[in-house]
Amino acid sequence: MSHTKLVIGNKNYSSWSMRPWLLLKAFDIPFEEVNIALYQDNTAEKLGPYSPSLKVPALLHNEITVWDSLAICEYISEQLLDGRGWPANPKKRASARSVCAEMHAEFPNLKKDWPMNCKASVELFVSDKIEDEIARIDAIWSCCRRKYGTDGRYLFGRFSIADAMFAPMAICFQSYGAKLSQEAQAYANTLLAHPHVQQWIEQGQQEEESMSMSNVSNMY
Ligand SMILES: N[C@@H](CCC(=O)N[C@@H](CS)C(=O)NCC(=O)O)C(=O)O
Repeated sequence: MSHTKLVIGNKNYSSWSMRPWLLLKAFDIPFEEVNIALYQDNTAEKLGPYSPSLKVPALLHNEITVWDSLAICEYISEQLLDGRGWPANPKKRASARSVCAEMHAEFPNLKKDWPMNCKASVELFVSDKIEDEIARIDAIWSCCRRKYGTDGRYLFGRFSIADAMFAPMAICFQSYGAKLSQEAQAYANTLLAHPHVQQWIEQGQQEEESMSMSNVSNMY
């Protein structure tokens, strides 16, 4: 019988952990969750047996280890979802892969200055660089919804890896008061209303650890 173990960090802060966790939950895939508090004296020792990068998330599936959020989402789709993590249509799938890669690789200022914190509710300063990055995410959300999402409520219609990759941004935007277009805000509201996004936020808000901004910026 197959065994799936997902190693994650603090739910309040670890946006990279949230992405594959949400994908597994959204598709109702049973898994064991291993929670490791980050930036503690023994964190590296605890992560060592699971994660070659000493970062979270890491996925252990039978004898196979996969690390790094996007690689894990790809693996989950391929091995546990018969490819259903991505849109079936090749054109949609190409765009879904592109926006996921962009989320993974880009937005350095949002990652540094607007890190996920499920407990936060405060208007943050919007620098020009942050404004540009928010505008790009707004454009991705609005464009995907309009062009590819008309047969459902998510970026490409039904829930996909793309929604899991962007869900933490919806939390950040809500926490820090980002001003979005109507279309992008409607999509952010859909993500925030997802039962497993709600579950993640609630569990994150119950955690007691609190981190310094420099650590939190590293975690995004
Ligand atoms: N590119 C990696 C980033 C993983 C990452 O930075 N994880 C953070 C937590 S969200 C972490 O483990 N930080 C611990 C550290 O840097 O020591 C991914 O997509 O999974």
